[in-house]
Amino acid sequence: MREAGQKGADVADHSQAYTLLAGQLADGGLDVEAIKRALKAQRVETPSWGYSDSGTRFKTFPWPGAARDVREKLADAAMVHKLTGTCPSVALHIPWDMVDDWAELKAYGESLGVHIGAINPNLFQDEVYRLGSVCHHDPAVRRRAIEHMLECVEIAGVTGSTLLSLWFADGTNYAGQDSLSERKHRLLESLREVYAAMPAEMRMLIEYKFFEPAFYQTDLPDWGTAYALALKLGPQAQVLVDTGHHAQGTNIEQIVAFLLDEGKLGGFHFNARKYADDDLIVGTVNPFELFLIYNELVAASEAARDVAYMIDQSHNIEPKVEAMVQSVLNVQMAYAHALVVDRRALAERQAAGDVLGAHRVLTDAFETDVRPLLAQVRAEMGLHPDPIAALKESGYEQKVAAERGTATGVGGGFPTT
Ligand SMILES: [Mn+2]
Repeated sequence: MREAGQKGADVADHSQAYTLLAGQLADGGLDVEAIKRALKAQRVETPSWGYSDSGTRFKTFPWPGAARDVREKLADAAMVHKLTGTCPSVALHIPWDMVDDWAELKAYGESLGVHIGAINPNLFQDEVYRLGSVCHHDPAVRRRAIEHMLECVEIAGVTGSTLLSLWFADGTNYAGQDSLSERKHRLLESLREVYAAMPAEMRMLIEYKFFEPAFYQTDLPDWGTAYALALKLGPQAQVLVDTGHHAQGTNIEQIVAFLLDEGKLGGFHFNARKYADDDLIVGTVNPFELFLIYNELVAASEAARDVAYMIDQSHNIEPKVEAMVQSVLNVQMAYAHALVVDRRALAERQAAGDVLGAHRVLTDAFETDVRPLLAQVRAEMGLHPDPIAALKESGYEQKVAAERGTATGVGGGFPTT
């Protein structure tokens, strides 16, 4: 990553601070080498849809150099991985990313250093889905939704993906519009058919969202509903927690702790929210919440081994590649803070019934400046210690803006590709 002849000043800048921090952490009984190993092994999947033009219901603002097709999305994702060393896989959305030759796309991604990650079927943009997909009253519509998911299972098979990631826009807007219990039966019946078609190594991740686009009732509104379905379906079905899909004040880390303990936490969609499902850069609104989520993951240790960490964001007014890099840095920051929690002291304070002492163990970790630690980890991985600076220095954004230009004629709505 570092240009030949580039001065080592940025490494020197953090090395003194790192030496001091490493000494403090070791004095506190932490294994700094183990913490660095964990940070180097961290993986975060980026979404193809985060690299193309997107917008709100009101307007899509075209971004210079935004990816126009799936190959360009993979190229942008590969750049994010090159800068961070953390993002070797890319989630795809079908049919937005549909191609004729999946083997060719897979090989193209691998030539760039990335592979295909979770496959996300689209069950909300076709005309027939006006009243829902898998919960629709018409069996023909449900059949179409099921066939699309089965197609995605096949795509996952040929692309080497082991994750089928499901989110349904199903719900109703008015009391009495449909039978709530019948919709539940239709949902389970549809998922059972898809589950049965999955190979043994594949996992079905079931995402929930408490409202939107329907406003009276949502068929999969919360983690409990997703958990109940996953239990009925079997061990290959798990819950996906999208951090933006909860009511205000929901204790997400408690949901995470519960699902981890039950072996039913399949993965995350990271983003930040202030009001609704804002899909903003993770860690920008409430970094403490993200830290507390990672605190549960670190505490769970081996039970969190197979959790899939994915970003689900659309950047509408900010530079897309830079926004994705920033998202990854924020997730790394949360993980680093969780890794420096003194778990022995925490357990002691908890056992002593020391309410504020236990709380301060967490806040001490959260207030630790782990930036020199992360810079050191990057330097040891052969990366620039400051990935944002590396992106700016690379000229990548100018290069793709010149090559791809700026889309014209994009209107409102999401997405444009
Ligand atoms: Mn999501």
